[in-house]
Amino acid sequence: MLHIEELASGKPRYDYSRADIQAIYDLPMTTLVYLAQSVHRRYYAQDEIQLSTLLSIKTGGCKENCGYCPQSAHYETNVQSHGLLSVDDIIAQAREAKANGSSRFCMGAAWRSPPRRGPQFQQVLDAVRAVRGLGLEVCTTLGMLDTEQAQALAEAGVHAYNHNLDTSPEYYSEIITTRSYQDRLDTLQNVRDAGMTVCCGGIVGMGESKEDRIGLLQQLQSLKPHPESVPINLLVRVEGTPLEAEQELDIFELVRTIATACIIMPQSRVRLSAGRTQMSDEAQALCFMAGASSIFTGEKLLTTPNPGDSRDRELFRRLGLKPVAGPPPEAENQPLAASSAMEQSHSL
Ligand code: SAM
Ligand code: DTB
Ligand code: SF4
Repeated sequence: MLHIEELASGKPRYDYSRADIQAIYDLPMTTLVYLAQSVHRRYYAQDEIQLSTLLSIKTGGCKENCGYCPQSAHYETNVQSHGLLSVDDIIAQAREAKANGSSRFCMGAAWRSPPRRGPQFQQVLDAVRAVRGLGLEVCTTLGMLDTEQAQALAEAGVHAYNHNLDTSPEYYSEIITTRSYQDRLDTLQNVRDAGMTVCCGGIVGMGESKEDRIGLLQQLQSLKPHPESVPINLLVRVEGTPLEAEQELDIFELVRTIATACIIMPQSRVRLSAGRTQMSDEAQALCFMAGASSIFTGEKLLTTPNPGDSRDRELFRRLGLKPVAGPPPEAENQPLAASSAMEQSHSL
């Protein structure tokens, strides 16, 4: 039996059952959002949203067959493939992201895993050091990592590594068959062991059932410690991919997924990730009320459109939200010290 008071305490747990999670997920929306916001405020400021900018440093031609992904070589999409960008090009983009208020810069590469031979991985490490030197928190998402690769990235200054579980273990093989769920869990363990923080979430709207969304959340909360960052993506239906004609998901399912993630992983920063161009301003606002406290900024995610800085600035102005200030160079960025929702409302 779950008690609202216990959930609201924001004490992390790693043993929620699927039935527990479903009971939270199915709460009346008013209660669910209220609870998620109350828990969120124990660790995070009520009005701050972390801005993260993505850059695809190597695009397209990926060997994996992820059914949602425009960068897979298995599908014919309109993505313009390119090889690994030069360190100078990456630095130029990172500077621009910083100037536009981003505190986190995430470099993504369409690799099954980073190449073990040749100079490319060293080039990524050089880029990491350079971006870190600008005072940005560095995140990378380069596919599966072995222990040495994870260690090298950590030593170069990668703060967070993004590697998603994407969906429930049961639904996973409907979407990807070229690597297993366990492969993903192994990479997450290597990331953790190397001392990087974990950024791990999934995608909703891929034709999965509610039980699959709950199954994904159950897997995420079983990771100990919880992923510091949990991106929740709404499927961007890209022409040429197997999921191009997938039915639109009721947006309240996304809100419920975000709110539940915030409640069961209270210290994690939940990121409203892909899919914002398909959402109304009101739907995005509801996601922030449900505890989402980070977004990707700029005109583009990796290859698909994103609302862009001026639209986001206007939305933030209307909602009274502001970006989280960036970390000082070489400093770790930890969640704020715990403070209760009441203390924060008294500071108004
Ligand atoms: N290749 C690396 C990997 O898969 O780990 C890194 C890049 S990959 C594009 C990062 C994540 O983006 C995927 O795990 C998936 O969750 C998300 N993603 C990719 N295509 C998407 C789409 N069309 N809609 C929503 N999310 C998507
Ligand atoms: C994540 O979970 N979402 C981001 C980030 N991690 C790397 C990527 C979204 C990609 C959406 C499809 C595209 O733009 O290619
Ligand atoms: Fe490759 Fe990553 Fe796209 Fe899968 S999600 S096809 S691994 S780039």
